[in-house]
Amino acid sequence: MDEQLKRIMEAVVNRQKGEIQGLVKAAIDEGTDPNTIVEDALIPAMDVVGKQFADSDIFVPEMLVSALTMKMGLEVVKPFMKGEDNKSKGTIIMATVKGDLHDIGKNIVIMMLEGAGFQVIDLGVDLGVGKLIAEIESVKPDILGLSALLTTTLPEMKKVIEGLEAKGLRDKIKVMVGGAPVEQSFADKIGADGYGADASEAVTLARELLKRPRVVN
Ligand code: B1M
Repeated sequence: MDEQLKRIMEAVVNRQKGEIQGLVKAAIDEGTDPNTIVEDALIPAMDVVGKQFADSDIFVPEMLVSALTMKMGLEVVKPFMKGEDNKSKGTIIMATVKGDLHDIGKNIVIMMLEGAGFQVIDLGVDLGVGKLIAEIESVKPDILGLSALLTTTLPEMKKVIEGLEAKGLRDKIKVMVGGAPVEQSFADKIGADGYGADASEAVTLARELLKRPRVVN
């Protein structure tokens, strides 16, 4: 692995908040592709952190500081991932489901969607069905994107889809789902329109979903 990417990865794993932004900035200044920084250093760093947590080598406070360090790195990368084209390709509401505070993956997906020209409304984390539906009724987006990282919060995705059905909104919006424990079979089972394994799949899927028919009013 490239030495600079290795240093960025280590900074996240070792919770070096004071150093991460300088390291990421230096890599960008030297011409490293921002997507490479995200995909080959920042994301793999969280896998290392996840393994350390699973092995009880670190605990929630340490995991949290690594997450903050990663977010600080993402802040530096974000402006370089914006698309040149200002015309919106479609509107997407994004959120993590009720009970789920893991927002790093969602934020990366948002960065990539924005870079691809979508207008994204980020509702943040821990969104219950009621609040999501109220926002959908008010904004009327093309797509709803739901993210979940915990096996315990996955059922919330199904509840949102059931909530849309109950309100007669299901035909008016496409629903895409993602997050580490989500799989295509789960997406099919709960009646989602699609599943993205990572941020670039999410962009491809969003483009494809916009081409599918939906009831507009
Ligand atoms: Co948590 N956590 N965590 N955690 N955490 C996991 C998920 C866990 C796997 C760790 C482990 O045990 N190895 C485990 C879940 C086990 C399970 O459910 N089976 C776990 C646990 C148990 C917990 C707590 C319960 C711990 C506790 O309190 N005892 C607790 C729960 C809090 C809650 O949500 N209610 C908790 C807390 C936290 C922190 C707050 C400390 C922190 C989150 C900080 C934050 O996000 N702001 C945290 C972290 C950092 C992790 C790990 C280490 C890293 C997650 C991450 O950011 N990954 C994680 C272990 C791991 O994943 N290796 C772990 C990097 C990120 C880029 O990947 O989110 O998968 P990901 O996103 C990808 C794709 O999934 C996809 O694209 C992204 C980019 O490629 N994607 C989508 C995501 N959303 C998408 C949506 C789409 C399409 C694609 O369309 C809409």
